[in-house]
Amino acid sequence: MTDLSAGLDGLAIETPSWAYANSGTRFKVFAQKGVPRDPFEKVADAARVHAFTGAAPTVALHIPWDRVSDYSVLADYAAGQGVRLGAINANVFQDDDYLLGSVTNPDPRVRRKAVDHLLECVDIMDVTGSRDLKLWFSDGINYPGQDDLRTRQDRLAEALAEVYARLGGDQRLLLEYKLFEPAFYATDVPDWGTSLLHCLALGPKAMVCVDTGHHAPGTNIEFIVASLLRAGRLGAFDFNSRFYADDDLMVGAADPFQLFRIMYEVVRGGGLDPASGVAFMLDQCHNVEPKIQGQIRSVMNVQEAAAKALLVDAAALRSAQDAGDVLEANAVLMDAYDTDVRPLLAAWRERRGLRPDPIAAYKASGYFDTIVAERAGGAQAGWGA
Ligand code: LRH
Ligand code: MN
Repeated sequence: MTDLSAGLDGLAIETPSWAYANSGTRFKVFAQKGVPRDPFEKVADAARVHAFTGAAPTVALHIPWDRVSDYSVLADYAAGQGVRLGAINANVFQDDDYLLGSVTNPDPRVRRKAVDHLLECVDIMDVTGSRDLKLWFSDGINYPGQDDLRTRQDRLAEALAEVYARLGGDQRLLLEYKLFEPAFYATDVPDWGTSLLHCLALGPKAMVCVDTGHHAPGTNIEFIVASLLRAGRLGAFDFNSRFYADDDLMVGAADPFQLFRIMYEVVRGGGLDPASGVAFMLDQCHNVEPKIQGQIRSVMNVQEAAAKALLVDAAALRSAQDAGDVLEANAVLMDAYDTDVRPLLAAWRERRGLRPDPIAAYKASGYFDTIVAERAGGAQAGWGA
C-alpha cells in the first residue's frame, strides 16, 4: 500500500473556535446541547478534533468572540490540551460604528478605532505566539456613488500599512477577500487581485487568504491557488464549501472534486511542504449538524483530497500534457481522484497510534455526553449570544 506519510505529515489543519459555538443565518441561530460557553471550552473541543484525527494541532481565535483577561492563561490551557493557539482573527464588522465601513469609513475617528482594534490583535499575537493576523473586512457600499471607490482603497492601504509596520518577528498579515455580503454593490477587498495588490504594496509578510466560499459561482479557484503559489503569496485557506453563496458548509461536502483540484495545485505548487508557509484553516459554521463531529469530518475531507492529490502520477501527467494527449492527461488526474484513499488514511492513523475511523472513535469516547452534562448552565457562546 502506498505510504503517503511524507505528504500527509505536513498537512496541519487549523480549526476555528467559532465552529464550536452556536451559529446560523439571519433567520435563526439554533442552539445546540453541549456548546461551549467560553474560549476555554472551545479550545477543549478543538483539542478533541486533534486527538482523534492527529491533524488539527492549532485553533484560530476571533476577537472579541474569544476575548479573555489573560491570553497566556488560554495559551497554557491549550498546550495542556495538546493544541496551540493559531491565527488571530480581527473583527471590525460587528460594531455600530462600522455602518459605513471600518478602515475605509469616511469618518477618521471610526478609521482610528478600527486600526486600534487591529493593533490590539497584534498585541494578543505577541502573547499567544500566533504567527498570523487574519484580516477580513466587511467594508463596502450598497449603492453606486455612496462613496468614492478609489478613496476607500487609499484609506484601506493606509490602515494596512500601519498594521504591517507593527508586525514583529515571523508575524504575518493574511488579507482575506470576499466578493459580496454584507455589502451588495462593491466590497473593498472583493477578489484575489485586490488582496494581492495590497499585499505586494505592503511587503513580504503580507499574504493572501483564499476563503473557498468567497467567489462568484463558477470561479476556477484552483487557478487562483496556482497563481498565488507561483507568486509566493498564498498565505492561507479558509476552507468550507457551498452550493450557492458563502454557505460555510463542511469543506468538500458540496464539491469534493473541486477540493481535490485545489489540493492538486497545492501539491503541484509545493504548498503542502510546511516550509511554504501555507496555512490550512477551516472557516465553517455547523448550523444544523453536531459541531465537533462536523469538524472531524472536515479534517478528514481535507486529508482525503490531499491524499488523492498526492497519488497523481506527476511524470505520466507531464508526459501526456507535453504530448498534447488531452484525454490521457485528464485520465491520469481522474485515476487519482477516483482512488479510494480511505484505507491509506486509516493506515496513516494507525501508524500514529490513532483509531482508523476518527468519527467512530469520537462517538465511542463519550465526550459529547460528558460536555452536555457539564455545560448545562451558563450562556452558550455563538452568534446572537
Ligand atoms: C467572513 C469570514 C471571515 C471570518 C468570518 C467568521 O465571511 O469568512 O473569515 O472572520 O467569516
Ligand atoms: Mn473566512
